[in-house]
Amino acid sequence: MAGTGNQIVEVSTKPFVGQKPGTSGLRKKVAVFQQPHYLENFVQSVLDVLIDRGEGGPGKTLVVGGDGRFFNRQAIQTILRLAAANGYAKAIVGRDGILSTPAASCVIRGRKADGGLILSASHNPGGPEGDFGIKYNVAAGGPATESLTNAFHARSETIERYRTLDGKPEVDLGREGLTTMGAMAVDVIDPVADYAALMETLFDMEGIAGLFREGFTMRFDAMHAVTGPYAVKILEGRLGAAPGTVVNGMPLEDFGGGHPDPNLTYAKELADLMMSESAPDFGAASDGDGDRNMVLGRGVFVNPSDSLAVLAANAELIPGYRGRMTGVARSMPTSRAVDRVAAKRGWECHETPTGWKYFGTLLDAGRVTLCGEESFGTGSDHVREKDGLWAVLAWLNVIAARAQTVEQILFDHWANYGRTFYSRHDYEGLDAEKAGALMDHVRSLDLKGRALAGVPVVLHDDFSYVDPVDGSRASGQGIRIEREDGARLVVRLSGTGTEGATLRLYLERYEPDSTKHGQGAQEALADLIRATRDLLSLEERFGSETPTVIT
Ligand code: VG1
Ligand code: CO
Repeated sequence: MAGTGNQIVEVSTKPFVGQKPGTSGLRKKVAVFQQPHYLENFVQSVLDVLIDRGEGGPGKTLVVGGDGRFFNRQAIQTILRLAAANGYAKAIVGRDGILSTPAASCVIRGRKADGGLILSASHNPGGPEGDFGIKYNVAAGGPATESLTNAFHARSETIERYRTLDGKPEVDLGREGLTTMGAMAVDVIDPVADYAALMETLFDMEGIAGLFREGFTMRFDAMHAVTGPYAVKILEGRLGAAPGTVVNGMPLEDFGGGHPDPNLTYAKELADLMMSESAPDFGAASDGDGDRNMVLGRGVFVNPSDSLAVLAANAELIPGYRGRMTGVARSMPTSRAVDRVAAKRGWECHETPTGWKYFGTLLDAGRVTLCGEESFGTGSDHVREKDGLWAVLAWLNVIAARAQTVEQILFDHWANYGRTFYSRHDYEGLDAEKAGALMDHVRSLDLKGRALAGVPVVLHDDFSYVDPVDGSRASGQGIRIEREDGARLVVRLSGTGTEGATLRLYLERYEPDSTKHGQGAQEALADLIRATRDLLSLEERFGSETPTVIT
């Protein structure tokens, strides 16, 4: 069908309200994206901005792929028609429309494309009633910066026409190899190969394979999302993990009806297994688009903030990072466990707003080697996205090199650096107006000098950030309340939801005394949690103070 004299046509259209990307791309209900012209409008808005800047259109190469959720394949055909009609020379597409977010970043960089469109709403549920999403990544492989996404949004508000091919030609996404869409070349690639090759260059694969040969056991829960094929190929195929190590490995359009968010609530089956008698040595899970990871040892959960700190502290044991650590970065609400590692090693350490797009300049400038977020995101300068399977391989590499259990590695780390007790409490599905009013209230309080659970507050601000590389600014990024003893509360609203508002409370407290490191986080933070709920009058405002998700 493709390549048979499809004419470029201009379709007139009217703007849709609210095509404004959030923390990570434009996310809406599937039904919103299915409206005639909705996707086309947004994609054309992106392409118009890119063409104006000389980053898209004639002569350029675009990578396209997604997490396989419902509407993925249709959206890809639509995007390919628009890319062809806007003069792109070439599109590189994952077979069956599949590319995990980190793999898309890897392909953009490795094949020197000019950018990519990634179709995902990450951990948000999929299926006809679920969510869909789209984001643009630049030539360096990372998410578009805020100034770029603002430009996309502005363009979407004035759009009057889009360009596409008539006759609705389609590309056979199931067959790898070169084909065409109109005058544009289309290369359908193995979605795993480039990524798997990159992992080979970073980790001690022989060391990890040795671990499995000696009987090390693992379960990887792919949650019926995009990481399945990657994990099967690398863990079972390359490293020799027992067949069946990867469970829920088949990507499904609705993720099997689940919520592909790797945390203790949504990956409960894995968490329960790891706390049971029959636990394997190591457990891990990843999210819808493969950029998040949860890591557990037998009987222990590794908090993502600790995971970043432990990997940074052990980076010298990983071949791809040996002798080249320059600095670390973490999103503002992420615990300051990694800061302590950086201070000891003399590395740069940056606190950035929530969202991976804020790490890009630091990674590009070589000022940061590893970075992470409390929301189960860990990564490095190997791509420009967080990378779930990368984190799992990094842990396996460290376990192999140290010949210790996850529990031993964690307790050793805390003994060396102290433990930062940490927890995030989410309140989902809140009334957006009431949630906004709460934020206004917290912002307006004058807490400095007053006590929070008995200890004076020394800092109370609304976080703003100036990028040390390009000077760009971001403000209103969340309220920080810090006590004299270093304990901290952060309050912010989610920017990835599609319904109502989600309030996130981030709580942390530092504990140097190693005799107290065995405590549970909720217990260790109990005073701070109580004081926070009272301070925010959660019960009064929302009728309940019980979080929907605790991690
Ligand atoms: C959440 C996380 C944030 C992460 C973002 C995208 O954003 O808190 O750390 O970068 O999701 O992750 P928010 O605005 O809802 O708190 V992913 O894996 O959903 O692309
Ligand atoms: Co994700």
